[in-house]
Amino acid sequence: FVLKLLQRRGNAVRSRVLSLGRAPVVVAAAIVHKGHLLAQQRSYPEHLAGRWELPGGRVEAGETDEAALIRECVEELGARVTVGARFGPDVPLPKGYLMRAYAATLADGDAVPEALEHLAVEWVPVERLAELDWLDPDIALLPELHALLTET
Ligand code: 9L3
Ligand code: MG
Repeated sequence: FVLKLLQRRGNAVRSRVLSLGRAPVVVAAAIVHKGHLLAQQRSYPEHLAGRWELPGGRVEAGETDEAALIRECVEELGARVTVGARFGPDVPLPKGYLMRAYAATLADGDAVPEALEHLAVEWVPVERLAELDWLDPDIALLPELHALLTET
């Protein structure tokens, strides 16, 4: 038992050490369902409230990008996603963070994502993609999001 505990602590320390010197990452999910992209409207902080973004958030120490995306989507939308291919550039964020985007689908296609931490959730067709007031980092992904919605 004690050995197990030490091993677990060792793993936690190791992942912390391995993440040192690497830019901290914010992951974002482009959830596509029936040709529509899920966009959510931020409720905080005040200067971002009302603007739209892909779901996601910070990758925690020892967490994979995929696990972070699944966790964030459950927290924000109450729905589990299946994470697909990474796409687009790593977008620089304030405080040295990098935002990294992945294609995703709903693990349960009948699930109805809800705005648990946001003002609203919308399924956006490709024709309306450019109409939303996206966050600056998400604007950098618009060409790839457009491609993602038209290629399938
Ligand atoms: N951010 C920008 N676009 C996104 C996401 C998921 C996040 N699609 C930025 C907004 C915040 C920071 O990353 O400044 C951390 O995100 P969160 O943890 O507040 O969701
Ligand atoms: Mg978030």
